[in-house]
Amino acid sequence: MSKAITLQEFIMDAQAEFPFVSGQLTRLLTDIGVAAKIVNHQVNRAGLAGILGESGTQNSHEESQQKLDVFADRTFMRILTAGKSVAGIGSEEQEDFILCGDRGKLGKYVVMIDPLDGSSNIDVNVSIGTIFSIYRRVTPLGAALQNHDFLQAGTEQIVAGYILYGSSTMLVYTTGSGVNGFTLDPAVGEFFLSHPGMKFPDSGTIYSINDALLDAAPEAIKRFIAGCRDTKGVGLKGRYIGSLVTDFHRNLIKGGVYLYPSTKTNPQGKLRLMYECNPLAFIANQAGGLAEDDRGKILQKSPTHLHERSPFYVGSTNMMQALRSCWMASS
Ligand code: AHM
Ligand code: MG
Repeated sequence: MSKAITLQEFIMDAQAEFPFVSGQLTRLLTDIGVAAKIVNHQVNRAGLAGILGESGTQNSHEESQQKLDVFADRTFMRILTAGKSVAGIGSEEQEDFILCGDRGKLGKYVVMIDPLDGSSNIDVNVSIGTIFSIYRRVTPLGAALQNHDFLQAGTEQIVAGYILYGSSTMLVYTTGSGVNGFTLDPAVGEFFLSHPGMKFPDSGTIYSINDALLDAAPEAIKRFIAGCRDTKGVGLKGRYIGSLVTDFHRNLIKGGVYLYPSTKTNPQGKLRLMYECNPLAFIANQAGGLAEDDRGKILQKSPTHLHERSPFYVGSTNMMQALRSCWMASS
């Protein structure tokens, strides 16, 4: 039987293999693993701790924050800020970006994070997640961090990942050379490599969309979903949890496509480009899948503000290609 590889060992080995990966990045990834364990602990005991329910405050999108949202945000902020490798953080839960240390003069990296995604599922004990991505700072070390350090295109991500608080807790991430998944063993408090080299099956059979949005979605999306429903015995399945990390993770393993469309009232959809779409698009590409908005590739988009939203379609290549045909047929 081969020896189980811990997340820490995996990160250290990767550093040895890639000389350009600095000790700072290794520490940062390790810190994310530590924060994930703390949040996981709180997620698992949420009902007991009396922490369920709304916190009474609102985040920058004027959505009421759940207590666990606030806890997760504070935990990641505290740990990442203390780690010295992060110059600044953009969080879905914070109006403005956070500068670490002396106005972000030190630290090589910028982190974008959705500390607890799928918050409508917290109170009903359904899987939720954390999504993160890491960029190199643009402003030279020693200078105060600027807006453009945060507003980088998704192509500039050097790491992206998510933590899924599900029936087991997983951390999945890419540094641009494939996607690897680690499962937390709660007995020993360690993440172990459980899903090396994750790949989207080329042929997906699952489509995930909030059906209530369909009437207001673009013609291409209506056409695509009509095609999914008209399976002619192929046996496609509609599955939508309403927790992006969970829907994405299931589709990555089983093969499928997730769609959050633009609508007449929300032409930019709902999901946030920097915290949700870009990291998952990077992971999808590294896992052999595709990620697009209404016009094409997600990762090339130049963000104009921190909390920008974007339509988002991501998944197995065969389904994404079928979706592309629908855009062409509807144009
Ligand atoms: P959140 O970051 O406020 O939790 O919102 C993002 C979530 C995604 O996890 C999920 O896929 C989507 O919103 C569900 O939205 P809807 O309820 O409109 O289908
Ligand atoms: Mg979210």
